[in-house]
Amino acid sequence: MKKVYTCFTTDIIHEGHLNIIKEAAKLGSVTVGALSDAALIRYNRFPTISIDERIALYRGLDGVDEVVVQDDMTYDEIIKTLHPDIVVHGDNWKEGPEKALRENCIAALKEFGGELVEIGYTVNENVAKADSQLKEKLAMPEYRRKRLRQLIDICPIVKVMEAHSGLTGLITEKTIVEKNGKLDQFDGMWVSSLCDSTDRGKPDIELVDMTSRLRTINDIMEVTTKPIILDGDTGGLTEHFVYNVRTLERIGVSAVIIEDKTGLKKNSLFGTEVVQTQDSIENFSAKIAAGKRAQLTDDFMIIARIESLILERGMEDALSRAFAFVEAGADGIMIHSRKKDPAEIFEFCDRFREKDKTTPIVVVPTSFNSVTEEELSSHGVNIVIYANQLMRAAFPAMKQTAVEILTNHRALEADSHLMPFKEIITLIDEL
Ligand code: SPV
Ligand code: MG
Repeated sequence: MKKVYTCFTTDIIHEGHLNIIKEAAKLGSVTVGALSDAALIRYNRFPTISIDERIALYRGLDGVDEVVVQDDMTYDEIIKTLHPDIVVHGDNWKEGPEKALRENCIAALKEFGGELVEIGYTVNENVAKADSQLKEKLAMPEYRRKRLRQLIDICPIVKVMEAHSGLTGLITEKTIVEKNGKLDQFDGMWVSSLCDSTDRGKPDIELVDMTSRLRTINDIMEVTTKPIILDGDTGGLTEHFVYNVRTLERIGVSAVIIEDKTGLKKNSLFGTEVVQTQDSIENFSAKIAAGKRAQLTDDFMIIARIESLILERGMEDALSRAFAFVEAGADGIMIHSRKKDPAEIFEFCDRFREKDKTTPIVVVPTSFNSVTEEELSSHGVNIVIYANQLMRAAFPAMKQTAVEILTNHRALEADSHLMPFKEIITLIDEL
């Protein structure tokens, strides 16, 4: 009896999967690999059921003899361990980012022995419907909201990209890269006050009100499934903040980050160049505690952002605020800096972690942008936010195009660096 292996990355079984099992069983005894959560979220959809539930689901299928966990998305380890005679896969991985996984599988089979059998991927209405139902499920508030906490548990560092519209949401949702045979993607979205304001041609001074911010969030939610962290500025009046916590939680936002400033808020990247007032520990702690009391689920997170380093109040001030805000109920701490060198961020994280091993730390490396995710993670950072890069990429491109068309009195010269609309709309799902 030949040993046949196939890896599944799905939470639901449709006829396409049953067909793979049926064909695999014709070739020998079938072992199904359940891809681990950590590998799955880098390359496929976020799981809606646990790895144990996925194992049980696959084990219950006719024709499956054994189920194992495949830890890595590449095939080397599992092929080295199991020595299957045959690996079975759908033929839908010949193009796109998954091509690298196919190449890796073929190379591993060459090294350890065994052959690859590819089976025509089932394309029909039922399969497409099952696929879109799973996506819709992930977009539901109860699934989206808890996903940030789940990601913090699964990932060494959660990677969050700025989104300020449906389109930037789609870019964050769908961009997948392949490097050294591995696939990667962003984990979540940051609805930045700076970019949300800039996109409306307004200054970042809490002028764009919550109703407008909620419209942006809704535009993003309409077309994505990944979790959302809202930049909640100062949180406003405590009496208003509690209502906003309820609203955000209800619509499925995962976290709000509020900063310990008061009065007319200016963007942190201005630092001490403009007048900015830090809130007292007592007031800000009371705001956090009120928000936590208003919250109804265990999923939602209120994260306290500390501006002491931005306002040059020193490390001791930043640390004492961090511990006080955690004491008041904050579910995470965002520490911000506008230094180019990440040294003060590292010092903060190391000293915070000496006393607090678990509260998630969030950083925004806009100024200290040479730092890598690995370095941040090694200092105990849990979430990295790329807070404004999509907006900063789009602005010069749009401006250059406007200048070129005005200069040449036609669009020909600009066209060579414009993406055809046909390509842009491949991002947009049709129902
Ligand atoms: C934002 O993106 O609006 C932020 C982060 O608050 S920063 O601009 O760095 O202050
Ligand atoms: Mg902001």
